[in-house]
Amino acid sequence: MEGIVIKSTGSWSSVRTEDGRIVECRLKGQFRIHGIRTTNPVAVGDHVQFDFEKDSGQGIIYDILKRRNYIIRKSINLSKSAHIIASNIDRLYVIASIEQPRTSTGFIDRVLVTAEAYHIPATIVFNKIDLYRESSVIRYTELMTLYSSVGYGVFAVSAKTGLGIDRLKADLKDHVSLFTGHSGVGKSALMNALEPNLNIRTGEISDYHSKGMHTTTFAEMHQLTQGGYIVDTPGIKEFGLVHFESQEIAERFPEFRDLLPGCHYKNCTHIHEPGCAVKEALALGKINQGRYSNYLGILNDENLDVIDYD
Ligand SMILES: Nc1nc2c(ncn2[C@@H]2O[C@H](COP(=O)(O)OP(=O)(O)OP(=O)(O)O)[C@@H](O)[C@H]2O)c(=O)[nH]1
Ligand SMILES: [Mg+2]
Ligand SMILES: [Zn+2]
Repeated sequence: MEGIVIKSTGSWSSVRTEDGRIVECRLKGQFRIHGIRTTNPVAVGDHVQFDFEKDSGQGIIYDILKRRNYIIRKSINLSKSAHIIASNIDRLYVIASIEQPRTSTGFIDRVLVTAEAYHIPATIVFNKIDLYRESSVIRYTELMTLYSSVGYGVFAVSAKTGLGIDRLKADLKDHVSLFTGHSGVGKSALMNALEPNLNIRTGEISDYHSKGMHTTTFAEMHQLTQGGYIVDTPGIKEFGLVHFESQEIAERFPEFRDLLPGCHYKNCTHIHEPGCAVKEALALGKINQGRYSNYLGILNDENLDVIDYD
């Protein structure tokens, strides 16, 4: 039998078969993992092969098919271990907010750089626009202009009032999409706004820190009636990059990419070299200072810290 993992809690995975059944599966005992080492051998989105166990109706996964792509991160506390958030996705959505909680551009840019590794189209969704103060409205408008000029999709929505939800919904149709972002930005609330019968649990925002309470604890793929799937994920604090050569980072900034052949030195780091096309574009205001600062921050990620630029 073959199916797609829609939820995985470590030892158990829920697998959706082609005819729409959900089968609870375990991993076969002496399972060999190919490729990268991660904290989770099976990820949401994985295409797996399994056998039915006699009597129990449960399945035993004996193979994971090659992943077309995957979104991986490492956490700062466990910097040696990486975690695959989901695999085989078509689109990536960073759910962000200017307030309660606030998302830094350092976080956004790290997610975007990760999506670029597999050329997964990425989109930034500013949620909670119903509660923004005037200064926050100015801020998200600026950021939407910046990111759309670089080539990313941008949306401003409110899961609470429904503002902008129809446009977002049309964008999601017929794709397998991943929602990521800090705890409390409203990933699950957005899922409910897009598909009210899902009834996913949402959490409060703490009064003291204006942060979420980590309500969603496992990634889960949900089906949209209009066609398509969305993977709702647990909120994350930082997005640590995995498997990067510093030379590759600049190529993952679309607005740097075309300039790179113009640098005098072939192995230019775009930090201090003379004749650097990126620094020239920066001086002319053709590259955004904040994006450039986040580029430098990512190069420095050994002592990774989420950087913001205002
Ligand atoms: N005012 C307002 N509140 C919102 C909006 N979207 C979500 N919220 C509230 O924000 C809180 C957190 O929402 P969740 O959907 O649980 O956030 P999440 O991103 O899923 O959080 P985790 O599961 O912890 O990662 C809830 O109290 C929601 O009601 C919005 O557009 N406007
Ligand atoms: Mg949630
Ligand atoms: Zn350069």
